[in-house]
Amino acid sequence: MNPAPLAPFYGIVDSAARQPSADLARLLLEGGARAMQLRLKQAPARAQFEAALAIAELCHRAGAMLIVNDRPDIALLAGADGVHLGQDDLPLRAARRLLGSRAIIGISTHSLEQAVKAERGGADYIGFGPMYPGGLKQTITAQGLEKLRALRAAVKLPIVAIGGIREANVREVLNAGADAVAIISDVIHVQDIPSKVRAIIAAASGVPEWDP
Ligand code: 3NM
Repeated sequence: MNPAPLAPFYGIVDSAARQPSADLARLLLEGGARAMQLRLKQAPARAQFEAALAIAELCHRAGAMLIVNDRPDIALLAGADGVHLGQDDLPLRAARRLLGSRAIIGISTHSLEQAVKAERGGADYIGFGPMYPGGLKQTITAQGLEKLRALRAAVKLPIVAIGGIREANVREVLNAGADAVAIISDVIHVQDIPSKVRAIIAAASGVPEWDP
């Protein structure tokens, strides 16, 4: 496992944003984000690669980490810090072969079983969601805080909670055992993104680290 602590706000540079991806990355960094994921689901490989190259440089200049969604090859070639994999993406083991032991590999999970499997398989963090209904995916059925607490008791890996989280929920999600919150809609739809990121980070501060 990578020993680097996970920042409590995990930004996502998503193609649903109004801005070009490098501009959104700059705004997230300006607000204090120190971890972000590049998530350009529908973009061609070349556009993803070029965005990843540019944003990796921005992030590294700011002391932040960049994780690329779905594509270990692009993460490697762009000099990103790691990759985030869904349940239908390349298997963790294959990504680890490509990226090596120092890369950060996160796995999206939607059940305790998936999370335990990801931990046993050598993931560096677990994404868990959707926490609340709504959000980018317009989820109807969410995991909720009780399932997050149960997950916290079952795995040691850092947990990045995701899905329908808003600034107002950040504290309760972290108090339930998440190490970080990943938020898209509540960040990308505001006028002043840096201020929103600052507010989320402020909401996260003062939540004691979970102690097993
Ligand atoms: N993954 P928002 S939910 C990308 O449950 C993603 O794994 C999810 O966006 C999961 O903050 C989600 O707008 C969408 O809900 C996150």
